[in-house]
Amino acid sequence: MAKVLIMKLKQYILTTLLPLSIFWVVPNFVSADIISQQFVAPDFDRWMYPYNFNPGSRETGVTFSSVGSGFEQFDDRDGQLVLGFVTQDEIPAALALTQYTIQSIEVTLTCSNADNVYDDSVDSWESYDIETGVPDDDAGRPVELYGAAFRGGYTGWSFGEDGTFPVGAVRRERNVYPIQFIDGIPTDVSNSVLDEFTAEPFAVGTTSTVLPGEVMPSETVLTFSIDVSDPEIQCYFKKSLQDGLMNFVVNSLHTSQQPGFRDFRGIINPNFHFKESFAVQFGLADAAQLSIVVAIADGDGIPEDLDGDGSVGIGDVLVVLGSWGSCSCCSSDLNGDGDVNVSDLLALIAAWDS
Ligand SMILES: [Ca+2]
Ligand SMILES: [Ca+2]
Ligand SMILES: [Ca+2]
Ligand SMILES: [Ca+2]
Repeated sequence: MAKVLIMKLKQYILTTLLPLSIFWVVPNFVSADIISQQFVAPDFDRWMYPYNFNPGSRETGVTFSSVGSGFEQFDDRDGQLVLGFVTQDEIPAALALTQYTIQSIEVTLTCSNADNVYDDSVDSWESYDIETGVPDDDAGRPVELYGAAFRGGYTGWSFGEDGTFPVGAVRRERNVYPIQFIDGIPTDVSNSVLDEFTAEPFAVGTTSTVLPGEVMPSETVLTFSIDVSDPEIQCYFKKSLQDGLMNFVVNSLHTSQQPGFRDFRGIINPNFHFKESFAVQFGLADAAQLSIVVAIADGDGIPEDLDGDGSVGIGDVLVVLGSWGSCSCCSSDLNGDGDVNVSDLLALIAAWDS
């Protein structure tokens, strides 16, 4: 029965509506509020490292890698930071995903140590693996920001400042991990060198204080401007706003060394202030900050009225067919499973205005 209906709809579209395709796109003038919000400190900021015994109360966190350290049982990205900003008090949570349009997201972090070499671009995985013989083609290593995903039954809310790492966890076991989207799947990038791929962060930390290749003074502020035009990233943060909490993981693949101390090889690792830092408490430095601009559309509409003409009809079928296939946070993905397919078409038909 449904198959026949869909075939008839397709036939109608091809024979009647296609010639009128100039009228396909009905402008959808949904009124929207723009919220521009700055969060001056995270609710949760922690150092993610297997042997960190005082998770949320640490003053600073250092990022580094295990590659070539002799401790290869641990994730390549061994020392990582987790940041969580509760957004629900300033930006309404629990709305439909399609009501959020994120216009910009920026995160800043302040270095608590000096003399890290500034690199404003991603380095290839080969340049971290000494066995490849591929040199780093620009001085320094970038500091990278990713989305966060959770294991061990945790969410961003339950992990908070004191969820367990767990202590001693080895590769692919940490309860919070950095993600990029590969074929639409949120994928742990903690072992990108071992797994032989160059991870694509949501953003790389940049500064105008020094030029790439120069050393950064203490209290240098790194800014991570997130590419919200990427549909997967946009979708990730829509879901975060819906949840009321925005999580980030920050890491780097700097060769490991005791935090803040330069060793005989001249190695130093980037170290960052948390909100518990003495310098932050006394107003000498800032904790991580988040700036976000988001448009919130009215939620009075009918979810199945995809073209916004006030009713559910053939125009909405065209929107579904036009976004057929894998589609992150698409309004036409009516059952929210990440795919626009026959299930969504059936959901639309079920809401058809007779
Ligand atoms: Ca903290
Ligand atoms: Ca480099
Ligand atoms: Ca409609
Ligand atoms: Ca679907």
